Amino acid sequence: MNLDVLNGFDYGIVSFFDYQKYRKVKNKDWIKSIIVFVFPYAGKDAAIDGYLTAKYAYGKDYHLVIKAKLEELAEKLKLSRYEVMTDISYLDEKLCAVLAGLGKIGKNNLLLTPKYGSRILIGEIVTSEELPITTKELENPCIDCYLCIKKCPTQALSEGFNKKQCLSFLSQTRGNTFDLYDKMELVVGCDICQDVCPLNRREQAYPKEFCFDIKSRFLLEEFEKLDEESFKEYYQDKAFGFLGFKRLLRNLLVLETNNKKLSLEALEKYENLIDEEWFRNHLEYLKGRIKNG
Ligand code: B12
Ligand code: SF4
Ligand code: SF4
Repeated sequence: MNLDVLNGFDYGIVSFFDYQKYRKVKNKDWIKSIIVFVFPYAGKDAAIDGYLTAKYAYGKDYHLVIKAKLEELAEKLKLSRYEVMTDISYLDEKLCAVLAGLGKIGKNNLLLTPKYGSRILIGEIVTSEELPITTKELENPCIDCYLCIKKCPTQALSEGFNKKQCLSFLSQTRGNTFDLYDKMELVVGCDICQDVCPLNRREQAYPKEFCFDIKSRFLLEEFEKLDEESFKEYYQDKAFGFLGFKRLLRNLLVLETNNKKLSLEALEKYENLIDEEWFRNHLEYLKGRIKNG
C-alpha cells in the first residue's frame, strides 16, 4: 500500500497484535494495524481578560477536527475496513503512540515526543490492512527535571498519577473534593504541568482550527445569560460542550470565589437556579469560603 498521502503528518504504525499484548480489546478481531497520529496545539496563553479554558480546547472541538482529518486520510488510503477515533476510543492512546515509536510517557503522565513535547492530541485509524510497523527504540525525551511534579498545585503527580486530585478531572466532575477547588485557575482542564515542562517551551505550528476563539474566554455576566439549551447550541463545536451548563457554571463560581469577586448575596441568586443536591453542596462550600474571607 502506498502511504505517501500520510506525508506531512506525524504518525507511527503499530500492529494490533502487539497492542493486545498489553491491553486486550474484545470483538475487534478484524483490526490488524493502528495508524497513530499526533497533532500539536497552542502553547501560548491567550492574551485576553476573563477566565480561559486549557489550551487544548482553545479552538474548534478536536474530536471533530481530528476525526475529519483522519476520515479524509482513510478515504485517500482506500482502506477496505477502518475506524477513526480520538479520545473517545477503546484504545489506550498513549500506549498506542508509545508502541508506534512516537514518544514516551513523561513524569507529567503524558505522551512526550522529541519533536513537540507533550502539547499534542492523539488520534488513530484502525484498519484491517497489515501495514509496515514503525515501532522503534526511543530514548525518553523527559529530562527528569521534576518541574511538573513540583509545580502541580494539587500534588496529583507525586505518587504516580492520581486522577482524583487532578484539576482537569475536578473541572469535569460533580464530586466533592472541595479542599482542592481553591487551586483551580481555568474553567476547563489544567495546563500547569505542561506549561512548566522545558520540552514544551517552543511554540509549534499547529492546525489553524486549534487557534483560540472567543468561546474559550468566559465572563460570568455573559455566561449566566445562557441556559442549558442555549449552552448546548452555542458550545456545540467546542471540546467541553459535553460538560454542560451546570458544571461550567460551578467552575465559574469557583473561579470567581478564588479571585474574591463573589459576594454572599451574589451567590444566593444561583440557589434557585439549579435544584440538584451536588450543586447545592457546591454552593454551600463556596458560601463557607466567602464567609471565612
Ligand atoms: C480519562 C482521561 C483523562 C482523565 C483521567 C486520566 C487517567 N489516566 O485516569 C482526566 C480528566 C484527568 C484527563 C486529564 C487530561 N487529559 Co486526558 N484522557 C483521558 C482518556 C479518555 C483515557 C485515559 C485513560 O484512562 N487511559 C487508561 C489508563 C490506564 O492509562 P493512563 O494511566 O492514562 O496512562 C498510562 C498508560 O498509557 C501506560 N503506558 C504508556 N505507555 C506504556 C507502555 C507500556 C509498555 C505499558 C505496559 C504501559 C504504558 O502508562 C501511562 C502512564 O501511567 C485519554 C484518551 C484515551 N482514550 O486514551 C485522554 C488523554 C490521555 N488525555 C489527554 C489530555 C490532553 C489531557 C489533559 C492534558 C487535558 C488538560 N489540559 O486538562 C489532562 C492531563 C492530566 C495529566 N497530567 O495526565 C490526551 C493526552 C495527550 C498526551 N500528550 O499524552 C489524551 C490521549 C486524549 C487525546 N486524544 O489526545 N484525561
Ligand atoms: S493537569 Fe494540573 S492538576 Fe492535573 S496533574 Fe497536571 S498540574 Fe496537576
Ligand atoms: S517537566 Fe521535566 S520531569 Fe516533567 S515531563 Fe517535563 S521534562 Fe519530564
